[in-house]
This record gives sequence, C-alpha cells and structure tokens, in this order.
Amino acid sequence: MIVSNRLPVDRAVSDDGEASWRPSPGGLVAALEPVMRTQDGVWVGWAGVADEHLEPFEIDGIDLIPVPLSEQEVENYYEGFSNDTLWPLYHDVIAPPKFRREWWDAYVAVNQRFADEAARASAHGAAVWVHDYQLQLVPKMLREARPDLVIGFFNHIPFPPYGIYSQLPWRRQIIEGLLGADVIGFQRLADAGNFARAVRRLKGYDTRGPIIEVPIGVDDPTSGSHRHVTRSRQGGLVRTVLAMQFPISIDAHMYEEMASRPEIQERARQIRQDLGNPKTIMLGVDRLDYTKGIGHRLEAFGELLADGSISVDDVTLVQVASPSRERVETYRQLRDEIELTVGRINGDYSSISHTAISYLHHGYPREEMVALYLAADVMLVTALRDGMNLVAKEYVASRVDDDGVLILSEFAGASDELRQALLINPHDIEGLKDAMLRAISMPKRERSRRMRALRKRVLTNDVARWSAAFLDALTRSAHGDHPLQHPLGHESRER
Ligand code: GDG
Repeated sequence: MIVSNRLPVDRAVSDDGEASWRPSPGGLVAALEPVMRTQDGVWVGWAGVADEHLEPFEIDGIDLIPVPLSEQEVENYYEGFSNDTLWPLYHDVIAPPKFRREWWDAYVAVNQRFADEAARASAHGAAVWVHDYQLQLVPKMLREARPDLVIGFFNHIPFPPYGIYSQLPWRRQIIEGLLGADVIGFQRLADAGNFARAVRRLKGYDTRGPIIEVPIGVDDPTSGSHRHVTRSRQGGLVRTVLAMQFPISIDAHMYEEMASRPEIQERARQIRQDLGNPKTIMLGVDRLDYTKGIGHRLEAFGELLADGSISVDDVTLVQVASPSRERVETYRQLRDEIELTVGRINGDYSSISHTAISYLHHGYPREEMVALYLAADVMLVTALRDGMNLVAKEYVASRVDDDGVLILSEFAGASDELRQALLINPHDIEGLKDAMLRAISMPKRERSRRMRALRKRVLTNDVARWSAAFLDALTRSAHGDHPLQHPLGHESRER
C-alpha cells in the first residue's frame, strides 16, 4: 500500500461536462507509477478536489482509495503547514517559514485521517509505504492502530540541519511521528545524518550509523509486535529503525524509448527551427518554485548578454516554468519577480528575429518535454536546495545521441550521483556564468564522454532499482533484519 498526499490522478472535464480521471504528471507519480502497475498495489491519497467524498476507484490497474479534504483543510494542512511551513523550513529557509498553530492542528487532524484510512484498508501484516513531508505523523499513528503492519516512510525533500529544523515549534512530534516507521528513506546521506542528529538532540536515543534505537514503552506503547526488538547497550529493550539514503530515480528506459521515436526527434528539430536555429539552446524545466534557483539562472544569463559574452543571435534560453502552488502568496510573489526579470532581459536584448528568453508558464505533455530535452544543447538545473531533481536525470536519459551538457547545482541531491555534470554553486553568479560559457564551447568529444558516463549511471540506477531497494529494506525489516550496507552499494555511514 502506498500512502501519499495526492493520488496519482487529475480530474478532466470533457466538453459535454463529463468528468473522468486521468493519470497526473509529477515527481512522485513519475517515480511510483511503474512500480504500482506491476505490483498489484493500493494507493491511499487525496484526489485533488476539495469537499467531495469519492468512492474507491481503479485507474490503470491501480486501486485508489480517496481521502476527503475540506476546502479549509486544503488551506491549512496543505497550502499552509505543508507548503508554507515545512517546505521552506526543509529547504534551508530560502523563504521564511510561517508557524501557525491552526495550520498545525489541521496537519495533525488530516494525518490522522490518512492513517485511519490506511489502517482500515490494509491486510494483516501488509507493507505500507508512506510518502513525503505532508504525512510525517502517519507512521506513528499507523503503528498505534496496526502494530502488525510493516511501515516505510520516504522523504522526497531534504531533511534540514538541526540548527534550522529546531526552529519548528512541533519538532518533537514530527520526529516521533517518523520514528513510527520501520524504515525511513532519505534522498541523500546528508539528509539521513541530519535526521539522526535531530533524533539524538530531541529524544536522546542512540544511533549507530543508519540504525536508531527507540526504547520500547516510550514511543511504542501499543506495539504487540516483537519485530526487531533487541537489547540496547544500556540493557533496555529497544526497537530498531533504519534511517538511510535511497536516492530516487526515473523510468530511464521510458525516456530513452521516447527519445528514440522518430516523431519526437522530428519535433525536437522543429523546436530548434522555430527558435531560429540558434547555435546554442539552453533549457530550464522547473515547477515555478523558489527552491529551483530560476532567478539566479536568469541573472547569470542576463549578465552574459550584458557583457557581450554571448549574443541573442547565437544563444537562446527556453524556460519552462510549470504553474505551482498559485494560492500561496510566496509563489505569487516569485512569479511576479521572475516575470519582471524575463521581461527586462527580453526588452533589453531581444531583437525582432531573436528572443533572448522563451518563457513558458505552462505544463506540457511528456512527449513535448522529451523533445525539448533533445533540442537543448545545455540543460540548466540551478536549484538552491532540491531533494533530488528528476529533471536532471530525465535530460540525461533522453540524450540517446550522447550529446548535450548538464549544468547541475551541488545543492540538488542528483549531484551526489551525476558527477560528470558541470557542478555549480548557484549563489556564485560568476561561477555559473563560467559554467554556461564552458558548456557552450565544450568540444563534442568531451560532451559525449561526460554524457556517456552520466547515462550509464541513470540507466543503471533507475526507479525500479530505487523502489526494489526500499522495498527490500522494508521486507528485511519485517524479518527483523536491518541491512547495514546500503542496498544500492553506497557505503553505510561511518559509526
Ligand atoms: C520533489 C522534490 C524530487 C515539470 N514540469 C512539467 C513536468 N514536470 C515534471 C518533471 C519531473 C517532475 O515534474 C518534477 O520533479 P523534480 O524532481 O524536478 O522536482 P519536484 O516537483 O520539486 O519533486 C525533488 C522529487 O520530488 C522526487 O522525489 O526529485 O527534489 O522536490 O518529472 O519532468 N512534466 C510534464 N509537463 C510539465 O510541464 N509532463
């Protein structure tokens, strides 16, 4: 069973007013769709429409169980606590997090509803995989209701350093909520380390590498299960929880297959032609989010035009900024800032025949995204903080021609693996400009060499491997066997 804030569907209304459901795009969905289709799964989540009670339904072979949310809960639990408290806090307070007690109350109530729904619908001894920062209290609530379940949790976004995390007025409750899981997955080693530190500081529990020892009877009073109960060095009974990195990936073969289709390659040529066949096309693809560093990238690009290092005759930037969280004020402000900057740069440097920046505030079909990836000579991923960043991996998987240069922020989780990219610090505008110029003039041989190495990595560590590794750790944990060695072959944390 999967439990996530959103079910992997969107409601579509046809011209004659008929409503139906279609699979929706997005990071989590892109990652789990292939797993669920092959594993006879049940998915618990919100269908994305407030104030409606929906019966369970099926889509593409996956059973979906909708959890209802009222309009007020969407405001307080989702837009408020999840996206205006936790999101900025967990992304290094790039924007100031707001701490509102009524948002927290809604977060607790909604987490309880998700836990109740999952407890009701899961078979005896089932494995339940809870996802992301919106549902951090669910593992504990679920364990209390159903001690027979094996519970996994995966955090798709970073887990912040303790100095930042400790600002959260409800920092203890969240840690206790997460510790209800048997396995807690993070994107990066550093995230797992930050979590272990928070556990030590707030709860005083012992951690040994990725193993956390939770004293029995303190946080686990109702557990009738004696799975992985051992004796601690101090002699008390403890439950062990595994908290470590499971870097997420993509369905790389699907991107490869799409990029090999003649009609998508033709569309890529068409895009190049429509842009006036410039020497270099740079591309950014992001949800319009302040964590993605879109402003920093525009600043660097604008300065290169201003100082004459590049000209609109030769280089153009395509920025897809898909609409996101538009009811949250910080996101509205961001949109205004980005669009002001794009307007200024285009006003100053575009000519009648060449546009400096093609700014597209739309969502596109996946086929069009792949065509854009194929058309782009340089891909810009300049996140200020990002759990992983799937776009970087999608670009690489799509480059079946072994060409193209990836500029990648070291603050994105993907930079742990994609070492052959041009790694940058997005705050260092000079460094970013240098990387852009280097990418533009990189010889074909070096581009191919780097891209081949990147592709090998992404095609090997794909999403199937990610979910298999997580589920393997979860299954082993059900048998009281916590692996100390990372299943993907990464080294375990030093003790
Ligand atoms: C979170 C974490 C982590 C975007 N615009 C369109 C579109 N997309 C797709 C991309 C990609 C996905 O959405 C975005 O994934 P990212 O990983 O880049 O970023 P987040 O949305 O912030 O995701 C992140 C991820 O969860 C998974 O764990 O990597 O760090 O923040 O797949 O292609 N897809 C389509 N049209 C668009 O316009 N079809």
